[in-house]
Amino acid sequence: MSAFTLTRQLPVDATIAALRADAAVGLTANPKWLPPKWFYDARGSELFEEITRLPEYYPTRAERAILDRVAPEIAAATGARTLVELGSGSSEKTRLLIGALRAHGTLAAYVPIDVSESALEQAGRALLADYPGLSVHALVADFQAGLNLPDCAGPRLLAFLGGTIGNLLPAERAAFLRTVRTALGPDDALLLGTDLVKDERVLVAAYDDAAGVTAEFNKNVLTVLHRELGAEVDASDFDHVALWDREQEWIEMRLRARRPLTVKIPALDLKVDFAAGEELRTEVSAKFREAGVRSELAVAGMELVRWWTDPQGRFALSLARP
Ligand code: AVJ
Repeated sequence: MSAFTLTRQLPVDATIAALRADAAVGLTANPKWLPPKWFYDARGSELFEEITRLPEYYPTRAERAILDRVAPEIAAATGARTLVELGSGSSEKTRLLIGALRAHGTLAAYVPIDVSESALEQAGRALLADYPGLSVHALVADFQAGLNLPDCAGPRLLAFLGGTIGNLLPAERAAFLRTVRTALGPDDALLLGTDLVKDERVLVAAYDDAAGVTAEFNKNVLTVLHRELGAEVDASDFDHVALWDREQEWIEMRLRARRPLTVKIPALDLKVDFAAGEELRTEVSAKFREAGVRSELAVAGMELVRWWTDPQGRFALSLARP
């Protein structure tokens, strides 16, 4: 009855080709930048899991508190037979949704989508063991490139949790929401997690923790550049920077060169010069307000039908429909 399948929609070597392309563009740009997806090799994913347990990093706990409270309501409102999850990672919070949809009696299949095959394997098999009768169809895919859902039973609930949508720049976000809209049928719904605008000190502390785990996570992208592209770079030559951009309402993480440096990247036949104090942007993590989420959804052809926050108003879950 229960089954596990894993389908690769990404060629095995696509990842490294994409890293090369991103590094070639971002490291020769002014200012320098890299997309945050390159944090997440095995070590980076482990560090992120550690971040979610830090006292300063509230989003994971806040989102879990909301899901804890409203998962049954989400199940009743959607009656989903298939749960699709984008950027599923360890699928840990998803269990609250799966449990509620199973209790509601509708859920037949779970479709986790992630770029990490190992995370999908692990999470998928664990879920299979815990929810007998559930079909798990894992997809290795980069959903920014488009959404190819297997033909699974509707109504479908597409979940994008954790506030990861904040990693997309405004234009990328608009394109992504259009892609989501296109993938949804009339009875389907989107469940979206967004971190909210709040006191600057709380935000900055969440991205610059006292134990230095986020600093290590940030510097891990240098390890990835070294391993995958041969970059001759020493993490100790850089400082971790987290700052709040109050105009854009996003957190930026950067790596700041402590001295003048030249980083050789043999795989790209490139030498990247850093002036002392020069910064490389490694992540944007946008924070949201209800009105902004509502209007971005509307522009993409979706309607915000439910908005839930944790008691302290730090994080929100949105339920949207075509
Ligand atoms: C996984 C993208 C939601 O932006 O808060 C955590 C990643 N970066 N600490 C976030 C992250 C630094 C996280 N997301």
